[in-house]
Amino acid sequence: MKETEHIKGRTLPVNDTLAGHDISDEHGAPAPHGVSRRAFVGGLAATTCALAAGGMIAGIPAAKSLAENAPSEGMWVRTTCAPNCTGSCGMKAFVKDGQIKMVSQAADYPYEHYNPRGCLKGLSINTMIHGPERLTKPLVRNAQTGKMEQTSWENALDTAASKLQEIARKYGPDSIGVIWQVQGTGHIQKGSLIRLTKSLGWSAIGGYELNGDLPMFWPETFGCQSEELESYAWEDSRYTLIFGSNPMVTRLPDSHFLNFSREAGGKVVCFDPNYSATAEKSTDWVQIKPDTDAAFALAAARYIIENNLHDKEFCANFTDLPLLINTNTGKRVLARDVPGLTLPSVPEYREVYVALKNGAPVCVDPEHLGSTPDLQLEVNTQLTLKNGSTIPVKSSMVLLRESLAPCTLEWGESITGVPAKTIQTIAHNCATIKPLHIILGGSAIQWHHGDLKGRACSLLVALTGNLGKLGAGISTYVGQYKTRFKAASWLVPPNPNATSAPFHYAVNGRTPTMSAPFPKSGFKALVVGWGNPFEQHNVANWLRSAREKGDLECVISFDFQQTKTVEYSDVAFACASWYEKTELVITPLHPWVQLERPLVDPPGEARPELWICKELANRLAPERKNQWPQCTPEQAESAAEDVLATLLKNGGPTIEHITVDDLKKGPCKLAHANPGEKAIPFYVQIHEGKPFPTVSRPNPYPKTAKFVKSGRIEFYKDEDRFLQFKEQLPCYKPAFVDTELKADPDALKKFPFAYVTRNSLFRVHSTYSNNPFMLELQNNTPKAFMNPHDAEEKGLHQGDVVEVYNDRGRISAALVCDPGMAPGQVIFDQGWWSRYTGEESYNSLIFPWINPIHEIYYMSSVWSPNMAWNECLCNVRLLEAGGARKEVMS
Ligand SMILES: Nc1nc2c(c(=O)[nH]1)N[C@H]1C(S)=C(S)[C@@H](COP(=O)(O)OP(=O)(O)OC[C@H]3O[C@@H](n4cnc5c(=O)[nH]c(N)nc54)[C@H](O)[C@@H]3O)O[C@H]1N2
Ligand SMILES: Nc1nc2c(c(=O)[nH]1)N[C@H]1C(S)=C(S)[C@@H](COP(=O)(O)OP(=O)(O)OC[C@H]3O[C@@H](n4cnc5c(=O)[nH]c(N)nc54)[C@H](O)[C@@H]3O)O[C@H]1N2
Ligand code: SF4
Ligand SMILES: [Mo]
Repeated sequence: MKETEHIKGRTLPVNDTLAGHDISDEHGAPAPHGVSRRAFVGGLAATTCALAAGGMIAGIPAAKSLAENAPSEGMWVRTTCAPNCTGSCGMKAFVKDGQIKMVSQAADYPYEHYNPRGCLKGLSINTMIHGPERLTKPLVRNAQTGKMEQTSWENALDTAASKLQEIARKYGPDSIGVIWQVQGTGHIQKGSLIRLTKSLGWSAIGGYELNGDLPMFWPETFGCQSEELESYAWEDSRYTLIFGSNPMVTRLPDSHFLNFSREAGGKVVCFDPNYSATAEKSTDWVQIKPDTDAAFALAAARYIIENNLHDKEFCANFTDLPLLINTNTGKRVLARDVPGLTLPSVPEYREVYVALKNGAPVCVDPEHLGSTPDLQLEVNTQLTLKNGSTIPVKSSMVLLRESLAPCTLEWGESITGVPAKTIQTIAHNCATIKPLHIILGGSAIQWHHGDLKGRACSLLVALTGNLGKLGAGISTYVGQYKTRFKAASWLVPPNPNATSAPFHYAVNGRTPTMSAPFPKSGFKALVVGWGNPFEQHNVANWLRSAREKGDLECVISFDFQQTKTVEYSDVAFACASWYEKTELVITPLHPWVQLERPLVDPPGEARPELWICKELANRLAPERKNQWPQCTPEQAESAAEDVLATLLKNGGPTIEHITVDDLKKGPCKLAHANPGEKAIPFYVQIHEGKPFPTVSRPNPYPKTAKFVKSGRIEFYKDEDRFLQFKEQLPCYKPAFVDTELKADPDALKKFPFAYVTRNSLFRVHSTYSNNPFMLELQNNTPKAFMNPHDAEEKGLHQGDVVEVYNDRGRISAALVCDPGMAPGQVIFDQGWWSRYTGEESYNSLIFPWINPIHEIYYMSSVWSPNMAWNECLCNVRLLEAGGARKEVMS
């Protein structure tokens, strides 16, 4: 590929900060009062106006849009489509007479393979902007009728503020849980809600774990939140294994990069129990049994090691495999316990461990990888400690070899259903075709032991030395989670009062093993923006019943659609959509920093979130007024631009070369640490000996660096709980045993099917679920997919209306008998609004199980209990024979 010549973006020189070793964004360097002087000074004048005008705020028109300044013949304006689908596609809209007349793909990316991006959902956004469920005025619940009714901004804001104040007074501010979902879809408007939360001491509910997107194997193995390849590096891979990801659907605007890899002679192997769109476009489809990916990877890893195909130098220099373990205790040997060693000085979050070199123990310096070459990988001996005791020691490599001994190709076949010969061929290819890239998708990790799959797949890339090189690595593509610059200058107010809590404990109650904070009184109020938890999360039924029982005393929502969450709220703020405000958008999938632009005015009295949060802040913490731009609705856009300038200026080396004017013209490229035009994960670790992990923004480095104290890629984990659960090394644990079957040993008799919820082509979660074009493409009918033999055994037929149910909940759907589906599952495309599925959320069946390994540490959205959507048993029964035949068959 002649990729580089097309890129006009910049690559800055390598330095430590870019390499991921900058300390904390959390207490970054906010500009004075967090906003620029212009907004601040302008804001003071505005406050005076607003105060003088008294209750007039509700009548003030919204900010001037670009459309209003458009020439009479109209003009095209560039903006970004930014639901939580990771696409972040550049779009352009033709605006005239204050309206969007047409939407098209911007196709202006300097790297030509990124052009064009966009899908039918994004192109039909007008149906939602002007649809019947668009929020155009704030809503407040009428205490008499119990209904949500339109009201003035003044009343909505006053009501929300007084309710939240009352809850904070009764139960403490941390009893107010805030969901703002994930960060990539916005830093300015969404950043306002984050700033407000951190200012008032409300509990941030980590969106990444709430979504089930937190791939726990990353912090366990690499110490960081994740480090994935951007999609244009897919074309550089020559062997791509895809587990539980469906990029042809869920990475729609990037999926062609997989085709480019194939056209260049690469192979793409899709592991999916079900014949997916990606299986169709791959070189090979491997129909693996659900949730057995770890067993495949372990059998392949064993084959590579036993056949001496592993990259010993890479393992010795960059992984923990040469480090010695005291086999009496299962713990790593500490250099300070071994006589005759001179320890290097290291930060408190590191530990100096021991390996053998030429038969003698040596310190392994965690800060300089590879600084002691030729460490012995295979060690099985005894060691005398300073205290005079002699202990048996083995290297992690030997322990790994021993633990993999039973994982033969035949064992792999018996668990995964993949023929031994196929496992052997793929394992051999992994070791010989380079670069190897493994994609581990949402559905692979969204099982109770999803992290064990990730650890096993990481073994395959590390054993074969496939890290730190273009096109090589392991990637988990989930939502729009990643923070790719220092955003503290706006997101963190001066003197923050920040706390967070995972939602799991609201449903499970506290556990003896938890490390996360959880409010004393639980969540008594929820503030929700950019999310629809009353449909989308497996706390949906808990939320609905907590609301009905009054346990959850208050819900305040920010949305531009009238969702179920809005329906359950006390106050709903009518927000601007992504064509009606200035917002900064950055996805993990590509390097482009982009803007949402205010092409048109929000309809009616809808407003951008920056203005709404400022109004709430003024009411809830008037003493912090000077931390907010005191803008009127008309000034909200210029205030947002000032925040943008502040963010760019203080954003650190990945972004500080970009200006507001650059961004208004089109996409700008993030800078990265390695030479060449494409970012390469872990380049400085592999090429410059910098330690693992990379920084996981916005967290301070020491807080996550301690996850891999050795500074290396860790396959052997020696924290007590890993030992207790026999998960010190990657292993395979079957589905349901530690969850459904633990709760009810007979569960499989009542509920013999796995309820697997995958992402839909036609929606982004629950967004676009009310888009009439998308609904028409699905015949307005939710469908449950089953293997035809399973259906036959149940006496069910294609086109029947069926109920999918368990003890927790139920939905109705049209049955599709699909021979491409592996037996034992009911597949449902997630995101349907419950009015289509029989009132209960499709999530009502699912329970937020907690894996105690996820509780060893707590770092919101880095190491935290993760939702496991697919760890759910169900059954199916007939509701109406042939009831859906016409729609489904048409
Ligand atoms: N169109 C669209 N795109 C989206 C989204 C959307 O809602 N709509 N959502 C975005 C977000 S936030 C996310 S997190 C991602 C998620 O997107 P993906 O990572 O692609 O995940 P899923 O769609 O859940 O599942 C992909 C495949 O995993 C298979 N699968 C299920 N269980 C297993 C298993 O145990 N092993 C293996 N090997 N395969 C299994 C399913 O059959 C399915 O084909 O998509 C993003 N992109
Ligand atoms: N069973 C099951 N459940 C799942 C999944 C699964 O695979 N199976 N997937 C999970 C995953 S991966 C994810 S990421 C979550 C997603 O869960 P959610 O984030 O709750 O789902 P979305 O539909 O993306 O909700 C986004 C909401 O934000 C609103 N919104 C969009 N843009 C803006 C904006 O600019 N301002 C404001 N104020 N609002 C805006 C939209 O109108 C929409 O109502 O769902 C999870 N739920
Ligand atoms: S919905 Fe996603 S893939 Fe479609 S245009 Fe928008 S950002 Fe792109
Ligand atoms: Mo997600």
